[in-house]
Formats: sequence, C-alpha cells, structure tokens
Amino acid sequence: MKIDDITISKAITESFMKDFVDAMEVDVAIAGAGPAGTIAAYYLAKGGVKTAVFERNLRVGGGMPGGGMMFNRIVVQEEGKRILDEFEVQTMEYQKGYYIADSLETISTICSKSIKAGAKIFNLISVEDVMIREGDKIAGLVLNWSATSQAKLHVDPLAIRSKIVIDATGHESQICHIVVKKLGAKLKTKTGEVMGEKPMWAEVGEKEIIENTKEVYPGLIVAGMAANAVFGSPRMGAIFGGMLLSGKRAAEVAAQILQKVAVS
Ligand code: 48H
Repeated sequence: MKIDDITISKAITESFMKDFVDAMEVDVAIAGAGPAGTIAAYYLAKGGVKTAVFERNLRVGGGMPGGGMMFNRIVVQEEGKRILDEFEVQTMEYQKGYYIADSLETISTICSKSIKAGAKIFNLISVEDVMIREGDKIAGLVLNWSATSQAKLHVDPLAIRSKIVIDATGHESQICHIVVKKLGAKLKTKTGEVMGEKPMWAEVGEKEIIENTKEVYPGLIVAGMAANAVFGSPRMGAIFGGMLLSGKRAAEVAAQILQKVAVS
C-alpha cells in the first residue's frame, strides 16, 4: 500500500475536529486532567454522561507522574486501593493500610479507561474563563490553545456549553478564582472566597477532601486538590487515595445535579 502524507493529515484533522465540535455541547466539562479530573471523567462517562476534559499541558496526569519528590510512586490507603483494584492497577502492601502503586501505571490506566468509557480528553487546551447566562449562571467554559498564552499572542478564545463544570485544576483552583474575581460571586465557603490550602497534614487533608468535594457555586463542583484549596484544608503530599475518591465523589455529585435538572 502506498502511504499518502495528505491522507494522514486529513485523517488527524477531520477526526480531531469531529470530536472537538461534538464536545462543544456536553453535560459535564472538566478543567484539568490530573487524577481527580480523569477519575471523575471515567465514572461520569461510564454512567452515560457526556463528558469532556480540557488539560492545558501536553501530557495528562497533573502531579501524579511526579509521585513524591520525583520518586514515581504513590501511596494509597484502603479506600484508594479499592479504586485502583477496580482499575486493575497493581498495588503492593507496604505496611498495614499503606499501599504503593507506580504513578505512571496509575495515571496511564486511569486516562486510558476514561477514554475507553467514552470521555473525551483534550490536551494542550487551557480553560481561560467561564461562560455565563441569565445573570451569573455558569453555562460552560472558554477555551484557548495553551500555546497562545505561552507565546503571548492575542488570540480570542472559543466557548463550549456544559450543564456542569468541575474545577479539577489542582492547587490553583483556577475556575473558582475566576468565578470569585470576574463574577464577584460568593462561593459556598466560610469566607465566600477561595480560602487557600493549609500546610501538610495527610490524615486531615485526606479526610476533608471528601467533604470538600461538592457544588461550590451553582453548576460548579470542586474536586481534588482544588477542593482542599477552596475550603482551606491541608495538603497531604504524595498520598493519592483522596484524589481518587474525590474524583469519584465529584462524578456522583454531578450525576445527582443532572438528575435534578432533568426532573425539573
Ligand atoms: C486546563 C488546567 C488549568 C486550566 C490547571 O494538579 P493536579 O494533579 O490536580 P488533582 O487535584 O487531580 O491532584 C492533585 C495532586 O496531583 C497533588 O498535587 C497533590 C496530591 N498534592 C499534595 C501536596 O501536598 O502537594 O492536576 C490538575 C491539572 C493539571 O494537569 C494542570 O495542568 C491542569 O489541571 N490545569 N487545565 N485549564 N486553566 N489549570
């Protein structure tokens, strides 16, 4: 068979554009493809929810590939291990209740299974704003190629519509910051603002991340490290069970909201 360069180019462009145009109307749009965002995408897609994830970096995984201080291992506790078992990621018991996994195997498996479940993950695209309707209702995300801001090019963005947005942008909790700054809106936190994460305390951070994973503004759910940053809870270092459980919880919260919207 002769190989035609232009057929290759057309195949890539047409296939990408088809998916990108399709992602312009989704049920759930997720900002950030770290462990929390990709796990949330997996459970949503598995449940038949139309889901797209936008990741500003070339690679997915956020802080997971770096493990602890560049040692590419993660620790999970019992509940986190159960999720890794579901994903068929190998774990090794280090001590009772502490399980070790390879961070690259973990994130590549989660990412692969999310896509196979039907989630669309777009890398190299940054969320730079939210779209609003009827005053201050979040109605989607405003996107741009990450390369444009890196090159400081003045290029206007494109928008996608979604019923729910999940802020899974990690420590930066970027979408919540946008909502506070640009809408002048109050989040459902004690101060109404992003409270900022507290110093490391793994036990408390891992416990509170589950309670913190919720709708923080109508139509906006926080997940993963962003949830602890928004609600002023501690960081937890390289124990990742909380990120997995938070991603799963975010998917459950989103599904509940979608159900309510469908009924009303
Ligand atoms: C598109 C964006 C944007 C944007 C950021 O940092 P992450 O890995 O976040 P989580 O919450 O899934 O996991 C947190 C974990 O990795 C971690 O940092 C831990 C456990 N820290 C503990 C400690 O003590 O430090 O992933 C967030 C992703 C990244 O890939 C970013 O590139 C991406 O979001 N992102 N994507 N548009 N505006 N901002």
